[in-house]
Amino acid sequence: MSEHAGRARFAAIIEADEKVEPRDWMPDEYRANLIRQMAQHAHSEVIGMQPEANWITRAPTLMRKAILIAKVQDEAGHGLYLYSAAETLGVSRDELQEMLHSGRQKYSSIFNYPTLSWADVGAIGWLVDGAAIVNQIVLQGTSYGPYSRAMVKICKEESFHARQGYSIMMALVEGSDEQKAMAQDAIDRWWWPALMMFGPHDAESSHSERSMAWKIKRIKNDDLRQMFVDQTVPQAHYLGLTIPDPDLEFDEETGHWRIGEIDWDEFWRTIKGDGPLNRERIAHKVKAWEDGRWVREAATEYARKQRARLGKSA
Ligand code: FAQ
Repeated sequence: MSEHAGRARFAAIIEADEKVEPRDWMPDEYRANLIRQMAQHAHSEVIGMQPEANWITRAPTLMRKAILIAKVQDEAGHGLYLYSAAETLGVSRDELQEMLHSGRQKYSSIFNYPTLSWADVGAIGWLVDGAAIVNQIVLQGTSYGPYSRAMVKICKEESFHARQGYSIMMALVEGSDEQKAMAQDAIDRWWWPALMMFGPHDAESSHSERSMAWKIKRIKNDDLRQMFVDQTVPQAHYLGLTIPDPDLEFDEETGHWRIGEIDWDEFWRTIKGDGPLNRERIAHKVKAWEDGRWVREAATEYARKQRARLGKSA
């Protein structure tokens, strides 16, 4: 197909709300923007395993431990779906790892914060997975087929993750004064970073305009953040917890909860590599990659030998 015909077909797919597939012609900038967003998403799932894995050995009961192990494994799986989907755009997994390790690609700001108590595991499930779901449900409608299909599977698992987080928070607020204080301390530390997950205000968002036009993004950062706030404030009230925002108020006219201003200096500092745990997170990831090198090499060599053997006998 000529570039002219490919361009027309691409425009028609976007216009008709159909899916762009790997075989289709697509603009270089569309491909590059997707690789950037999907890689960042995949890296977030994988780096996101670290804060929660920190509590596996200290989970309070066998049941909580089994659930947490399953959740952390799910996040690895989400990373794999997303890396596979990104590979359909012509970038290799090794290249993506290299870009993460060298700081040329990002991962979500949220995973640079420490998990100081068991309540943080609850807060991550409730707030972080909760925010991820709001974003990802909408991304099921993204224009790139493999990304959209990965989102469908991921959303099903994220719903279970959010429920397990809320269940931990419920148990804590129904417990002793000390447990309730742990739950409040967790929301005090995770509330604002969770709001930052949706990215900068629309006016500061460098990719939104083009991503919206190409239907990679379907709802802008501020609107998604508002959806999350509206859904989460009543949940916090049900738990009897206070949201750490003195400016939070319900706007009767619009029916939305209005929040105070996010600390954007903290956000930009964190995504530029100077958040509380950026260096530790990447160092841990690089070490895991290096420690696993022999497994990758052995698997590749085994596959090569199998192919050679089958090739000979064929
Ligand atoms: N952190 O122009 P925009 C999860 C960057 S999954 C770091 O608005 P865009 C599951 C952005 O890359 C969580 N960087 O960007 C889980 C750009 O920089 P660049 C991850 C951020 O892409 C739960 C610059 O700022 N979810 O949690 C962030 O149009 C529990 C300008 O921003 C996804 O990745 C940030 N928060 O919109 C796992 C969802 N925000 O690349 C384990 C897919 C912005 O030019 C445990 N991604 N930046 O250098 C998206 O929907 C979008 O990429 C946004 C940002 C909405 C995150």
